[in-house]
Amino acid sequence: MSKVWQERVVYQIYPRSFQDTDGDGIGDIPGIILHLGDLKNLGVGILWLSPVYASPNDDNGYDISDYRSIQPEFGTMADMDRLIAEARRLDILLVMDLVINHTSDEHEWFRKSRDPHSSYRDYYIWRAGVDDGPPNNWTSFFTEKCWEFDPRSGEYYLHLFSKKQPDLNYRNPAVLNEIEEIMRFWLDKGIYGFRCDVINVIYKASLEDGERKFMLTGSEHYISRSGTHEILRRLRSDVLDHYDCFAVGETVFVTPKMARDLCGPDRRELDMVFSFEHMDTDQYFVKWFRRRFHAGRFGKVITRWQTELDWNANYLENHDQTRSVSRFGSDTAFWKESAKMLAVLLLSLRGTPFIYQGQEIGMTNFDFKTMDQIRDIESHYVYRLFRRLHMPKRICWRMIRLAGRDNARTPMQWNASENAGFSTGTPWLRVNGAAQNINFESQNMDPDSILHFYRQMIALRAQSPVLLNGSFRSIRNSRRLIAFEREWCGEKLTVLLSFSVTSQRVAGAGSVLISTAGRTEYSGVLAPYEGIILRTEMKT
Ligand code: TEU
Repeated sequence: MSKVWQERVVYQIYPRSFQDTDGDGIGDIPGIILHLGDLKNLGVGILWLSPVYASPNDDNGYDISDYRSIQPEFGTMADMDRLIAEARRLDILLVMDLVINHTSDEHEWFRKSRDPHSSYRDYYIWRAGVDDGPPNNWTSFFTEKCWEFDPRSGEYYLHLFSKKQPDLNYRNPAVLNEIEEIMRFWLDKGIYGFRCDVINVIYKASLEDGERKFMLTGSEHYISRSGTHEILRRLRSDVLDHYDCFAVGETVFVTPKMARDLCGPDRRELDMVFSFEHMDTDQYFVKWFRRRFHAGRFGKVITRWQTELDWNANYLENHDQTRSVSRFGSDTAFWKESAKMLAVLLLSLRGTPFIYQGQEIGMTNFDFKTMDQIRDIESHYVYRLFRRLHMPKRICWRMIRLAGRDNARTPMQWNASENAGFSTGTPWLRVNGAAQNINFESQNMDPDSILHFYRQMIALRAQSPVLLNGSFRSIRNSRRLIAFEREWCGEKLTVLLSFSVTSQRVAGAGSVLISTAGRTEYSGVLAPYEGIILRTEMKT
């Protein structure tokens, strides 16, 4: 018997960029409530909100200063309660982003921890320096050092992300108790679970020097270590087991084996995890060094995860990744065709599909021209680092343009009016110029739009036991084609996905269940970037 979080499609909202209703140029909770009907029409069953808690916004809300209050620019707790209630009335369940590897340095706990004699000192990882330098040689996710010296107490504190995101110390039981109370606070409000931010790095097994690496020296001491599993089992038994809810972990550098362990036998830890391996196939060891996308490499990784894990959290983009149609499809000649084909891929894989805001209308990477249009802290860290390494400005800009997280954070394109209907004020991040042609309003009226196709694909998945429960078997992964089968109780679906700008002959039999080219019969030739699902009755 499948669970609600397996049957439903999840839609991720990056609140800052979704819909502004008070003209301050920043999306807000009333703006989300305004569009709940549109999300219901899309077929969304679960809504994942990126953080809306109080935050100084060093990392756009992933630096939390109070887990129990709402960032004023997003609205009030009354707005949040209304969102939860309105969503439930439409049978849409709400999931919050649980960022517990670190807090903001403006969180009360951290402010108090700066006093060496405070009981909060041990909430974080404070250490004396070594030889007038940091306690070890670790480097941060944002490429800079990951220890910050605090002159007041003469010690350093650890931050795997920005210096305004100090890591919590999970060797201290008081920290876990605080986190459990925060989870209960939100579950008691009626949310349906959590997306757990970088959850597999929260336990640091050692603070010893790490093996020197280009990125993340020291990560062997904290990625998916046994202490993390103990914490997750505690959260499961102390909190999650007592509510109708689920937990999906964002787990960096996770392998299928680690993922199986992190979900644990019978899901005694997380219910599912986001992997990154398929997102690494178009880069050389780090995302800033792009590699030409190859559907065969991409399909082989997806196949491995589909076959080595019982259930996957499937995604093609989010607030940290660039737009999938620009990255894996074509945002020029075959924009509509490839966006629809990627919808077939996402929604026909075995697992829970996660759609990121704007993906349903084929939003593309930003059309920015200079670094002063960039807002993401990660991009600015990286740009400064590579400039210090004397890389030419145009090379550094190209890296940010092709891999920067702001690509996915430009305001939602609601219509072709000024600021794409996102705000009557000045948007916090420039609206993509593509909004004139790529927007919700124009597609909502066009039965051949990407938006309509997403609605069709989501509805198809919802009523297909094969897509919901079926097994997965790969047929082919090549530069031009990803093909696989889903099978359940005597029914077999064949999924053929072209990644080619030319037509191609691909064998396939059966009745057409759906085709991005509107085909009703399959003649054995796929159109450019066509996605098609064929249905064959199996001889029982
Ligand atoms: O991201 C974790 C993370 O590692 C990201 O930095 C991601 O790997 C990288 O951006 C890919 O380019 C989570 C959140 O999703 C991200 O928005 C936060 O910045 C980060 O944690 C810190 O909370």
